[in-house]
Amino acid sequence: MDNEQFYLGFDFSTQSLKVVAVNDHFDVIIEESIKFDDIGKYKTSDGCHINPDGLTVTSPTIMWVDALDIVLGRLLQKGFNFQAVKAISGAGQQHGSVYWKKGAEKVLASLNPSSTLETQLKHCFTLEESPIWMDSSTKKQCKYLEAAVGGSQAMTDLTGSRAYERFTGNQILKVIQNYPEIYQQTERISLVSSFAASLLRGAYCQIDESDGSGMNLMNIKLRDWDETLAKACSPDLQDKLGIPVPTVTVQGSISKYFVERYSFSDTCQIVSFTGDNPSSLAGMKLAKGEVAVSLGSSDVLFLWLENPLAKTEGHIFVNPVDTKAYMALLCFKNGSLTRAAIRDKYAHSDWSHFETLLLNQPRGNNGKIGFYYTIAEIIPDGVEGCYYFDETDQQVEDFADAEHIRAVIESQFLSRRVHAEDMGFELGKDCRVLATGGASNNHAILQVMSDIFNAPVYTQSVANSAALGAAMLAMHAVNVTTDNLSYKERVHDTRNFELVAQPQPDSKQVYDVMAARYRKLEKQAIELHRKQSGQ
Ligand code: 5FX
Repeated sequence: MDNEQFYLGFDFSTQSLKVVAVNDHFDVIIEESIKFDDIGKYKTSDGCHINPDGLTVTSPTIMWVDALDIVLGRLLQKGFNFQAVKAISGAGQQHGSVYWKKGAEKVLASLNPSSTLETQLKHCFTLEESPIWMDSSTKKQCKYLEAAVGGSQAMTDLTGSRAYERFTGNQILKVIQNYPEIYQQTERISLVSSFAASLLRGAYCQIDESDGSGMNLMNIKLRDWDETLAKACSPDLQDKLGIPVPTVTVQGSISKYFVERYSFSDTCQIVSFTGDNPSSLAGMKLAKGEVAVSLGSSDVLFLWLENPLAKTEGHIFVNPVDTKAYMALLCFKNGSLTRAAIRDKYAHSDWSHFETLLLNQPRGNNGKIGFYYTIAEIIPDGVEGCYYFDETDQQVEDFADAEHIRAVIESQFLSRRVHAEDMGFELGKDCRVLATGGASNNHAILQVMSDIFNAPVYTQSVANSAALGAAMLAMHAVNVTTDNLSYKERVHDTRNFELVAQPQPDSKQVYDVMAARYRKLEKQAIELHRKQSGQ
């Protein structure tokens, strides 16, 4: 079709670069990707370099640049119609940082289309290796920045998260303290997301507010850099960061390099790139009142929040599709691996036996509550071990097999529920749960989730939600000024949510009481762990 229009969404993830093209109805037209390790010359393992200290984790910045030409070259070979691309956005692994050398923007603006990006940009970065989200080498900087604003809770209230080692402000401060001359030669600092947008724009793109929330530098209420934090890093840091802008912002037209090399239209617009998690929220088409629960080796909750209550064990970001709202990200380390470990121990390593035991045991487990932290948990921070309590809240040695099976599932979802509520998520009539990831095809587990949240549970099949969300955000950003539709209105008809579980009539009665007991007993479990580990 001659007048068809496409929107491209990139995902600069840790291990690969993916791109998807969608049409006006969000149908996927084409997909392409490159695994960074397959480029070979950068000698990465899963897209990164882990320093012998085990703490410092980086990726070569130029590898990401190279990958962009490679995937676009592959689309060209497939005969993709670049002319029809109206707008581009993208997602990037969160927290990673890029350090542009003085004069780099001039190079970006005058790239020669007959040579590669890699050849022309390889000397444009003061730090050749970008620190990424897997880095945990900035303990000292975290302490320093928290002290600058009055401690952990104060940092959380201000920026949405306590100081985390991977968060970009702490990473930048490490560069400032350890390599002052490198910082001095740097004219601009980008996140992976805004860096990738800058390549396509041929000029520095602003950091978007959602990904900017993952830096421990931004006041998430004012949606601007916090003066005290920025100055605590360096008096001129704000000059090097630019100004945070809403995620749904057109940053400008595509650079001539891509017009001439790949035949993009010169009217193609570059929309802010954002973090992979905010972009996934957009890709999952999550709306007010909803929570997405990704059931993987770790379980991750994406919450839509109107009135967030910042807690030191989760992250609050500005919402990418509605700047008046927020999103929270909660990561629970004990997810599928723990469920599988308990299945192996008490259900003969057999999921169908596990399901039978789960279904045969009454909802509420006759008051038995167990805590199963087979690996050190993130929420609550650092707790490890298994702890069991009877219906009178007394600690007991053990449960029967079937009690363990119901207890592990109930306690995992009670934990997801109480920690979501603690961050300001309201259970109520509009609440819906969207289950994704590996365990989202286990109906018995989804029924427990529905009962505990007292809300319907849906699934939907979305592959590459971050790249897809980016393509959809690109489409939204270039149309919103003319049609004034909200993101929700724009995507609503394309939501293919499938209802998979409804709460039983007495769920609220059973699980409200249990949630209150869970809150109390979780404190005891933490205390027991402290005593056992001599902390
Ligand atoms: C979120 O805070 C994270 O660190 C990860 O999910 C990265 O965004 C992965 F790319």
